[in-house]
Amino acid sequence: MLDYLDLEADLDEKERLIRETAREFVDDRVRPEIGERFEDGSFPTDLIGEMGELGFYAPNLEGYDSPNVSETAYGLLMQELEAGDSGIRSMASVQGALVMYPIHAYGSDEQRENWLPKLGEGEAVGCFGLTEPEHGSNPSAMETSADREGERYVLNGTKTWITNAPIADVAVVWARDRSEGGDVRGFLVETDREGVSTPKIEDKLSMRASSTGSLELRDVEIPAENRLPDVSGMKGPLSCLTQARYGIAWGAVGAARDCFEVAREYASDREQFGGPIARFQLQQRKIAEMATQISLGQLLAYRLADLKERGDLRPEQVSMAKRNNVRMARETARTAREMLGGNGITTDYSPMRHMANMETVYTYEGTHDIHTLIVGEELTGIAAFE
Ligand code: TGC
Ligand code: FAD
Repeated sequence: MLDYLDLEADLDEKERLIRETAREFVDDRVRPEIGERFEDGSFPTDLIGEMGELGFYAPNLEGYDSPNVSETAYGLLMQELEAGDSGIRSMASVQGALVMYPIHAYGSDEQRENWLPKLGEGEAVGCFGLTEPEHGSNPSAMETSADREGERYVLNGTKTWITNAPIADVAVVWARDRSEGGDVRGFLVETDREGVSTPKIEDKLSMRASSTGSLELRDVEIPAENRLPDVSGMKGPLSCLTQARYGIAWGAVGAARDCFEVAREYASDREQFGGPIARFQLQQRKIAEMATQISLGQLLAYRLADLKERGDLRPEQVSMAKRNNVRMARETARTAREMLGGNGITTDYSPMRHMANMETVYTYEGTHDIHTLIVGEELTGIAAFE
């Protein structure tokens, strides 16, 4: 596997173990069937419990039986999962960074005790409802409401493009608490409550091996204690996004690396004009360029891990890495697909599947444009959103 700058030489035992475990899982359980899953547009739900047993959901959190691995180990896990498919990494990052993290960071003791073990083991699946049909890049304009009525809240609104929604047991829903002046608050909503529906979004041409749906809330009653007590305002959902974007910055490198390895091997095996196409200078240029860009992406990811580990990571730095590494993976997938000629457009090889997935990854968790503006704002002091 490409590690041109010998970054893996600095890994400790635990980090190597988690990388190897995830790599083997992807080789044994993901690769054999992912092309088929992508074709029929379904998430392999049989892997959910297995991923829980292997400790793939938020292993970087503290307590609640979490293995409490380093941020580098967590990043390596995301990298290996996304080398298999972005849909597999998405499942794990939504469950860990967008559902377990807010419960861990902002939940009550009861919420933590009730949900974290189940979610960590994959006995329950979570989803994160922020985006609405009319409010994607600007979630601060959300309309979903929560009204306090005695000891319960009544929720109304529609969230859309929600990863895992059709298979989720619980949703972290971000809504305006009208009893508190319309502040944005997080609510834990069990999906079997009356008034909740989670229809699947069909016909996606990207991220097909991932279950995406809407989350419709019609007069849904939940106990008041289902509100996350310890955060109010957009900082709540946006801080969760920082956790997930960190994982994506690593994950995208995995998808790019997989494309690179497939193209490198193909170029050595495929013969045209009496020898392997890898001997042509045009092909070697592509190989050298892909390896260089992947290595730069790896450097960014490892640096983020160091900053996160010591508590110095700024959200804007995560934006820079998410923006760069996803763009790099999108370009790499395209170059790799090109090197595979006609064979490259089938599901027999991964690059075109990764390429299609990268259209989603480029868009979700903040589009490429939005991350450009986040970095631009920090560098100029002028917010372009307003
Ligand atoms: P703004 O006024 O800038 O900030 C409000 C408060 O939030 C704090 N904050 C952050 N905290 C942690 N991490 C971040 N990334 C943060 N960004 C802002 C900020 O300090 C402030 O705190 P306080 O204490 O002063 O109140 O917020 P804004 O509303 O103007 O936001 C602007 C903008 C455009 C950057 C934001 O809305 C944004 O990031 N938009 C993109 C939307 C997005 O990324 N949606 C993702 C939906 S979830 C998803 O896609 C999951 S896919 C998962 C998968 O399948 O893998
Ligand atoms: P829009 O915000 O309408 O943007 C359209 C275009 O306009 C984009 O190119 C954008 O960059 C550009 N644009 C917008 N504002 C500006 C600006 N100020 N300056 C310049 N250009 C701008 N959301 C969740 O809450 N939970 C999930 O689990 C989740 N999973 C997802 C899974 C999939 C498969 C997909 C596709 C999306 C998912 N999302 C999820 C939603 C995702 O976060 C949004 O799609 C994303 O934030 C963009 O919002 P939008 O699609 O409404 O695009």
